[in-house]
Amino acid sequence: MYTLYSDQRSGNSYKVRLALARLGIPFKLVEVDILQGESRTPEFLAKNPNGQIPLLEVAPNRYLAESNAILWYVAGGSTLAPEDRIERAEAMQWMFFEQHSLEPNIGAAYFWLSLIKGGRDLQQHVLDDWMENGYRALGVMEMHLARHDFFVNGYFTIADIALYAYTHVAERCDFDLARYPAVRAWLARVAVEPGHVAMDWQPEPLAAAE
Ligand SMILES: N[C@@H](CCC(=O)N[C@@H](CS)C(=O)NCC(=O)O)C(=O)O
Repeated sequence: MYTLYSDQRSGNSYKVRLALARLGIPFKLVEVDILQGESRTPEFLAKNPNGQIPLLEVAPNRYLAESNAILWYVAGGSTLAPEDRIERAEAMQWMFFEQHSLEPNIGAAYFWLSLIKGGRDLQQHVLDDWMENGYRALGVMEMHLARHDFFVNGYFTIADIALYAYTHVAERCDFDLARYPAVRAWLARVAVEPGHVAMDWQPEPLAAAE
């Protein structure tokens, strides 16, 4: 059984919880409090030298980091991870976009504005950049979603999971989605996908014997 090292408040970790829940894959959850430095201890760095969650133990002492790589791994062989050559490349296109254009802006704003006390003052100097670049990313998504129900060829994939994680909390960190009706409609579509779970969902704790 997989062990997922995750912080419940982390959008990157939520991607993996959502994919595993949707796929009906049981897993053990280990909560890592990143605000207490728990991802930077020598024990954790031995598992992931990059000191970040999410981290998935896929086999004894074999660890996989980077949320989107984990999505490809856990969803492999399912319809969530396209195998068709162009669809696979399109999914990657949007997942790279997520890491390069969305997560560093909306993810950063979410972390500092909604999780860190006093974060707004501490990050005042970069806030305008996050907002400008975050809105730019939302604009790109809006253009695509105005013509497509999902990111890859009209059906739900891990590209949607990757982009959903921080887009669905954008309004908790100053972003106004009123000008993005197609993004809002897509958020609503994703939220009613079978097996969808909310960010605060956790798997049932394992019985002591396991
Ligand atoms: N590109 C990585 C980013 C992971 C990441 O930024 N993790 C954050 C939480 S969302 C973290 O572990 N922060 C704690 C730290 O860096 O010490 C991914 O997609 O998994």
